[in-house]
Amino acid sequence: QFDPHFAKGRRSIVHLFEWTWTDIAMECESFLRYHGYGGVQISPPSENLIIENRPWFERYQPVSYVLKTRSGDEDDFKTMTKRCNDVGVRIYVDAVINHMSTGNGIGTAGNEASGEGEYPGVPYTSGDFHRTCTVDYSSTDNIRNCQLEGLRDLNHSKTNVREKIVGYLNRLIDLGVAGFRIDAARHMWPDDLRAILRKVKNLSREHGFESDQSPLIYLEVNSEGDATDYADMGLVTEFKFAHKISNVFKGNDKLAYLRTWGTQWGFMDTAEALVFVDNHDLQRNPGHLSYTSPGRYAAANAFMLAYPYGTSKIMSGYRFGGRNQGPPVDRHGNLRSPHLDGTERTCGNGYTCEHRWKGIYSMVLFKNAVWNQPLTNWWSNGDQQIAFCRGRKGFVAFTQWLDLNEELQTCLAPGKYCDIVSGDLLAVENRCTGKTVEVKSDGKAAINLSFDKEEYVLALMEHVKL
Ligand code: LM2
Ligand code: CA
Repeated sequence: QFDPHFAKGRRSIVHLFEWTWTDIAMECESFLRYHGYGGVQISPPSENLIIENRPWFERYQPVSYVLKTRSGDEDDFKTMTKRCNDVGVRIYVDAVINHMSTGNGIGTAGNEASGEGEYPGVPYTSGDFHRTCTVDYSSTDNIRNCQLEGLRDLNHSKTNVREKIVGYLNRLIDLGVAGFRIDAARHMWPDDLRAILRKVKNLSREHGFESDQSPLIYLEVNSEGDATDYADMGLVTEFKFAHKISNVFKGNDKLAYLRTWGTQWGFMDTAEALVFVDNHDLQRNPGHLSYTSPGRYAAANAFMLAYPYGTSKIMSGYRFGGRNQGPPVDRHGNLRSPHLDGTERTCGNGYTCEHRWKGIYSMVLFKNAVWNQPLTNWWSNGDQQIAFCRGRKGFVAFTQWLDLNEELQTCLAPGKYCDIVSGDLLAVENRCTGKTVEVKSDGKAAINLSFDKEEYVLALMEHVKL
């Protein structure tokens, strides 16, 4: 439940929002495996209601558990898990099991949603749902029994409902997934969810997992929700982390305060927390830090990845105007590919590919490299500049609002290091394409960041050395 089953040395998840299964398979093989990513959260794979103008949120309105959406069908899905697992990248499914669709209509596999809760594609009938009521957030009963956003709310105390959901999750395990995000977990009764998860099988040995391994579960509970009701079932999304880190890196709070980042900020325990700077919902709130402020956004992700707290997830989406705007499609309505020419170097067609940004993937590799190393040598100027070490394996510095020009104590062996944020070490030529930092015999180094040039972060790693 708590183990993401990452391949050795990997530590982070990327959410490839509204990508096709074929494109995800290609991304596993051409990019993710080389840049330290451990797994992918995929968009909901279950048949969804077709909604006019095809907003992204139609995927949160299931019509059946048939694996057919704009991302692909069951064959594509199976090929994806195989190709990704083969290169050590796991697949986690966004499981929408609290509710079905609203209204009547047709799903992406041709099944109907009709009448008061008839879903022949599952099948579910009206008796499988809670009675109609609107969520009143002052009542826990209401939150769990009523219709979130007007979506027909499944009654998980019913045997039929439990069996159908268990069947869905188990089929995904047979197809090679390593875990699940439980959408809207806060809107389900913990005991019902527990009963369902208890019946979910162990990971498939046929897909290379060891025996007796249960899937990773991470539960979507927002900051107002009662995380402790769910924490025994798996990791829980720590929304406070996202709100605070966004606020700090928008420049509204001092970096110096990050010294106590973690439970002292009211977050859950590090071992229980699934953390992120934003997700597909938060990035649509205009006040929340996202890809639209690239420098600050990358810095926030860099801090998440440098600081020892939680299991990290990186958001990777597409550019949008209005909050409902659907993903990039061609003139037939098919999802477009972020892979412009099938090579690993390009990413486009409206996708933002945050996970491919240098300042982000370099820090994914940093987190892998400094894993389990203690945070030491915290330094700050008391205001908007900080630096710290992770054992003797890594050093990182941050600044905002002003330039950083300081001689700082690193914990690295003497030598010339290549800053992994601004450049790459070209081993053959023994040359750094970014900043070179010289660590002297006493471990001190001159660290320079220019705020005008949008330099927020500098990071050094033990082996990235001239
Ligand atoms: C989630 N986590 O717990 C997802 O992260 C979030 O994206 C989902 O909402 C939500 N739970 C339900 O799965 C999204 C979107 C909503 C949208 C729903 C259903 O944020 O705006 O609701 O998916 O598609 C939409 C309309 C809403 C309407 C509803 C029903 O925005 O106004 O309510 O459909 O037609 C009458
Ligand atoms: Ca519910």
